[in-house]
Amino acid sequence: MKLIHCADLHLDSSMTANLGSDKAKERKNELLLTFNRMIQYAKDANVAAILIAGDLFDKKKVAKTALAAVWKAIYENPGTEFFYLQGNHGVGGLLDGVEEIPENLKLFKETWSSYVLEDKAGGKVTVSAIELNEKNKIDAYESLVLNPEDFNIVMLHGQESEHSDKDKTEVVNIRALRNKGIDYLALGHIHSYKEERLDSRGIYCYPGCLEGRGFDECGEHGFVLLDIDAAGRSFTRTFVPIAGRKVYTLEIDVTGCDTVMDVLSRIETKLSNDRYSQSSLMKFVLTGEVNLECEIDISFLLKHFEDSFYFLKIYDETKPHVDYEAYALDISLKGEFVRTVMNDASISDGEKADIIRCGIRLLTGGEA
Ligand SMILES: [Mn+2]
Repeated sequence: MKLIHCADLHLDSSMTANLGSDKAKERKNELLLTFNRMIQYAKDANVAAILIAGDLFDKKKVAKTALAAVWKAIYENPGTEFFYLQGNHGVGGLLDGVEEIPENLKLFKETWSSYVLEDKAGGKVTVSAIELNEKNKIDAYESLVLNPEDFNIVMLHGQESEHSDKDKTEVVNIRALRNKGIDYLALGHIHSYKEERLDSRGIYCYPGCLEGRGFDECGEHGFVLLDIDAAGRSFTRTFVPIAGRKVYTLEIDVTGCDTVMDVLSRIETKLSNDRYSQSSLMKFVLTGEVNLECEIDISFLLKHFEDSFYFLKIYDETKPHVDYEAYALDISLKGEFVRTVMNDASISDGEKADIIRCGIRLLTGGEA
């Protein structure tokens, strides 16, 4: 029996942190396209159920387009069960004003609910979940009882922890879930893929979001495909990358560069060593020590590279390299200036570097 485990789709996210309004709108629609691709995948692979481990939507009030996409998926696939744990972001949204819950949409409450899926060989897969909140977060674990004969999936939304946390609602107490007969703990909340062993029997997994939305969500994104032999209580799991675009943060060491042209060719080398699709969202972070007189013109670099990607931003985190010894013997005004700053005990080392960089630029006719 095949199941999909996804989480943190955050459909209808505003996407405006980096993007202008047109692209933000486009990305918002792309989140829905990716969701639809996952549904199509489920159809093609004959998936019996889709587990949504929380944060299907980004906020309580959800735009019509996003709601319609989800309802369409549910109505058009009556043979696929949708197990929907709401989590902390999307509570309410989908069900607002809905009178009748379709057969294939399974919801959860503030106490445990278990649903049984039977495979052709008569093996049973149970899906159990609870909406964690302020009131039930401590006692929830004790009241979870599973039949060790079944293949047991438990779905929860929250940050993994070895302890219950009295201050935060969103904690999944991993320790309290050990030796309960769980085969697969389907989690949501962490936005990148993570799998760990739970105990001698089971594992736990966060699939991450379906799409990277910002630079805190770099790397591969997708869902987990489970293929379960319930009677044999064994399974395989595969991470299926499905994101339409990728988000990268590239740290580029430009140490030793004398001019912005040197920086540009350093970036080109980095880009030619690894392949990055033109559809990517990119952040370059320039690091290292550059020649004191090297002026890194970010807007020039942006102009040069921006057409190569869907979105680009560049951060300059370089430090100036000051060859103090060379200036110590320099009889010019620059030498005198560097010596004066260096010998001033009232200025910290960090400030000295900044003052020297600005001063040298002014003395060589540049802009500070
Ligand atoms: Mn989330």
